[in-house]
Amino acid sequence: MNSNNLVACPLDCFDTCQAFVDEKGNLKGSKEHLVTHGKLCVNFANLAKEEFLTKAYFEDKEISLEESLNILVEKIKATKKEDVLFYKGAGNLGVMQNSVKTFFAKYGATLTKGSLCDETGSLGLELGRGGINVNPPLEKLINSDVIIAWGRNVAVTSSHMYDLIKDKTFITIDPIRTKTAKISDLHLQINPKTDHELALLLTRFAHMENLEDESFINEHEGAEWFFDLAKSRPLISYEETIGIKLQEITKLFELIKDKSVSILLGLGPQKYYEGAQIFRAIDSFAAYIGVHNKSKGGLWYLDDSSYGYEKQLVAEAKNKIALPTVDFSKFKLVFIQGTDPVVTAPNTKKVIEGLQNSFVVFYGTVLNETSKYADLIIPSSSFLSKKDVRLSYGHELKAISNYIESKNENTITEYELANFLNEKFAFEKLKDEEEILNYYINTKVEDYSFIKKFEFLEELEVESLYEKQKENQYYFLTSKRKNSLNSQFKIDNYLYVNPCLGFNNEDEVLLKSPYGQTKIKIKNSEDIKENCVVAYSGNKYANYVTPFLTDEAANSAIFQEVLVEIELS
Ligand SMILES: Nc1nc2c(c(=O)[nH]1)N[C@H]1C(S)=C(S)[C@@H](COP(=O)(O)OP(=O)(O)OC[C@H]3O[C@@H](n4cnc5c(=O)[nH]c(N)nc54)[C@H](O)[C@@H]3O)O[C@H]1N2
Ligand SMILES: Nc1nc2c(c(=O)[nH]1)N[C@H]1C(S)=C(S)[C@@H](COP(=O)(O)OP(=O)(O)OC[C@H]3O[C@@H](n4cnc5c(=O)[nH]c(N)nc54)[C@H](O)[C@@H]3O)O[C@H]1N2
Ligand code: SF4
Ligand SMILES: [Mo]
Repeated sequence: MNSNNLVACPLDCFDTCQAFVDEKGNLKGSKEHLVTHGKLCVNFANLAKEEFLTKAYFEDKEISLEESLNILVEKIKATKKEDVLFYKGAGNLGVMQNSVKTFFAKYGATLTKGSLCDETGSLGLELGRGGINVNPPLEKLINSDVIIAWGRNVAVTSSHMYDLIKDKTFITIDPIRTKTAKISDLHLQINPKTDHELALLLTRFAHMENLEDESFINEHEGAEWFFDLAKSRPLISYEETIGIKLQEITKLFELIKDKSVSILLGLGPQKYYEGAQIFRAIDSFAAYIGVHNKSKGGLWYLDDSSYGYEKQLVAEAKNKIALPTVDFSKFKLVFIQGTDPVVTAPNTKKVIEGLQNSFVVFYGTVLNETSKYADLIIPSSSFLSKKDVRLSYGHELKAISNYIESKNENTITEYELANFLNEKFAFEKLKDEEEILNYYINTKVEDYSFIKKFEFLEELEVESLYEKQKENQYYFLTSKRKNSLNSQFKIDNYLYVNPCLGFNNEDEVLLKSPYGQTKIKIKNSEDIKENCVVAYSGNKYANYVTPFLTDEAANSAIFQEVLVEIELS
């Protein structure tokens, strides 16, 4: 394989696969990339055959790329910098995606902070670890004995990482009987937003089983306080709140005793107001039983993939607002890159109303629900015709993309657009593209995963959803599925419920929460816990009912901090 035919999968996914073009011109998964292991997934296949946007539009009329860029420049010049918002999503995770942001930061526009994704969980890990969230190397995962999939649907959302470990003992902690739960030796079907309680209960059991890691505990601060928290409640009281029997906890300890343990932590347990505290409780349990800093095992989440690199595309904005609660109507000019907030941001009704009250520029590779509200549409070049590097939040390997298809003349890459704007506004040009890419390709970052400084959680203040829950209310869960990548590809617009709720498939219901309501069709599934309902990521109705709020500390979305009611409509 030569390096000129490489293509990185640009999608927002743990695996960060490396593809290449073979002699016949077909896209194949790299065999040398440990995680990709010669295979690509259905989402990549759908991306490769996507009909990419190749036309620019102004007020729904087709125009040339050049005209669209001139309109953009005029519009920016005519708008005060405080009235301009730059809003970027996760449609493509290549490092070059950050180019355009640097221009808007220099211009003085408002940028965003926080995310719709992992931020509150990351903060929870960082708070206990001296500010660092870096995954251990893959070999420690591969060499461990037992995998705990904690609120992460590993078999679906990191299907290649799963392939590396599928023969191991699996324990899943998830309210839903996911694909990962089905292949597990033990499934703890936890009630939503009770993971911190489970972490405390497990810590109690670990103490009873003499499983604490004395040396880690003695070297770091706060374990006694943490244990005090754990024993502040009668054991039996956990059964009802968490929804798990003590016998199942005993089974978990039978499975992990004298074994090296890997915890694969996912988004599920952190989509709440106190997500950071919940994660810190889980990480403290992991520390208590000695998961950290061993030769095998460890804890993996979505890590800070650029940790250890010097940022090559720096955007220093004076003004930043929380991404999940952006009010588009507050800005005269909104520039949207690589995202579909009408579907993926909380509170769809508010998002749409905001977009209708602003001049919206949509810069993407395909039209989507959000581009329907755009005044100006600028086509971004497809991933096959731009160079890039992808760093991974799931593991330590990176993937490289070269220019393997000639660029459609009516599209523009992120790097080109940034430099075009820099020139028009007499700002300094960006560093040379090759130099940026070579830096990322050639820099070998050392392993920062060893946890030097650890502080156990000493206080916990989490408001439970179960205390507020009325009889006719359900937990609203929203997670990922195999055939779509957030808003992209094959979308599923159903509300999944347990058959015990008494609805028929295809019934149209009114789904209501304090934040909004929507009509939605039902699909029954035994896999859904009786007290939960599920609408998958990309479902265009899901975010009509999600909170237009952030968590307590990290400007992170809290999609599941909500209880819903269902009425036949
Ligand atoms: N095929 C596919 N792969 C993807 C994506 C995709 O859309 N499709 N998206 C990518 C992105 S952007 C991300 S961030 C990652 C996320 O990957 P994951 O972390 O796996 O994310 P989710 O599917 O959102 O949530 C994981 C699980 O948490 C469970 N869960 C919900 N609430 C709770 C709770 O309170 N406690 C516990 N213990 N579990 C709970 C859900 O039922 C779900 O099975 O996946 C990436 N990979
Ligand atoms: N209800 C609910 N909502 C969720 C979630 C959930 O689980 N449930 N998950 C949340 C999570 S974890 C995440 S990460 C977000 C993700 O949500 P988004 O950030 O919105 O990501 P995508 O849906 O992948 O964005 C897709 C768009 O990106 C554009 N795009 C793709 N490639 C490129 C490119 O190379 N350049 C440019 N300029 N544009 C490109 C395409 O036009 C495409 O329509 O959604 C969040 N929203
Ligand atoms: S598994 Fe993830 S990284 Fe790999 S090809 Fe599929 S979407 Fe891309
Ligand atoms: Mo995400």
